Amino acid sequence: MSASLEANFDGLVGPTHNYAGLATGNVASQTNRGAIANPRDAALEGLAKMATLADLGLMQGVLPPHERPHLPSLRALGFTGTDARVLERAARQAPELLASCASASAMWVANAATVVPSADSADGRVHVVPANLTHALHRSIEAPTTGRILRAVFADPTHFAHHEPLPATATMGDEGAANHTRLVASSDGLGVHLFVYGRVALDPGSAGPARFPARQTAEASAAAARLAGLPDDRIVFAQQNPEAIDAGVFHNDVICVGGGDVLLVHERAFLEREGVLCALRDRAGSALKIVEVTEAEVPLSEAVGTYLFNSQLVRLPDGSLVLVCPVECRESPAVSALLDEWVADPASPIGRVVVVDTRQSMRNGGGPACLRLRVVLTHAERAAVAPGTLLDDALLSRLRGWVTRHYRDRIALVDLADPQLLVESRTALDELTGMLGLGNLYDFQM
Ligand code: SUG
Repeated sequence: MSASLEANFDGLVGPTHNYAGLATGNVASQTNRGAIANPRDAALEGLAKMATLADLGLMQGVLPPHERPHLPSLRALGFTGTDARVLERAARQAPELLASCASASAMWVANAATVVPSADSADGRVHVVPANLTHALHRSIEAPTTGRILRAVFADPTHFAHHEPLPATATMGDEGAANHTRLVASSDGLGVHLFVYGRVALDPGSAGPARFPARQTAEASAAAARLAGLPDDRIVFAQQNPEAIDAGVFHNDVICVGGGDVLLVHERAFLEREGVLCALRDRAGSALKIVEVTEAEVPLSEAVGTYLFNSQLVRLPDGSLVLVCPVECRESPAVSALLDEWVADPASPIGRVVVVDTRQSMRNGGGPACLRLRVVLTHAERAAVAPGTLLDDALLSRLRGWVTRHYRDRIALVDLADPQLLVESRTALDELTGMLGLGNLYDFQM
């Protein structure tokens, strides 16, 4: 088997980044509803995070934002006339629909797809299942464009197998990689896949949250695993603790992060904690290191407030393990003390902590790990990735210039109806697809 490496592909924050409070069960999104957003700062924060990861010696890619406001969706909802008329009518008659069609939520590419590396799949290809994101309108409209982008970036069918999103029904609610963790703790390099769901859709008697929705279904997790051809003995399915969902853990990646032979997890993440951890140890092998954080150390509410578990856990080329955490973690005395403890403890697998500022995204409930899609690639697969999407100093500087030229400093909800914002957004994206060498991706380019 050829050596593989894990690349991070980050979603670029789109020009319409705003705070419309669209995401139920996402505490930050709800709290910041109506706040003024700063798209330019948001996109530059995202680029700075990508640069930090690239500077650590990791392979870093870029995924483009989606076209927003999405006029085809507004037209499908019955708004007619010129683009300006559509925006004006939607703003007047149904501002929440306009907001849904204008969200920059595609930036959180941890929800773009479930990706299974070739080492683990049935046919030796990387498998990609775009997430249908059925739980909310603003996210459900992402899937077609997401599929197109991923097919353009990972185009070679000898290496990459692209599936259709699961049927867009509540039974098949799928939120992608945010609920999927691959662990590798054995010398054969094969992965064990943890799929986490919030509810069993077809069993009305099963446990579920009381306050907030469970977005991912067991049925969807099983289908994604099946599509990738994963063998049963390499899969662990786990149900989220409904109390965690009700505390604001709308995806498992708000309470758990894993990578390689390390799993960092809160003790209240899963409904059946012991069973899940035993199954993981059993399947992944005794080399698996589970770092469990207790409620006494970090209460659920603080885990959600700081997004400690939405850090990126990355293995550097020198073999050391780094936790890339949001700056909010350093603002919590309890979390900050824990980070220092880990770094100081020679028995802890975490060697270093790197802090990143993703505040604009965090205000919508998207931390560092939400902004990236992990793709494990062999050398041959890496050579087949669209080269223009791989971050180097030249692309970084072009992207910074592009953001600075095209993005607004501020966006309030009322601005979403501004036809000029649509024009600016399309102009920016048209230039971007050229810059990344991806060809035409968007409806307005077709
Ligand atoms: O789906 N927020 C996103 C945040 C997604 C975070 N991703 C992961 N945890 N992987 C969501 O809740 C808010 C958009 C708004 O309110 O305008 C939003 O969709």
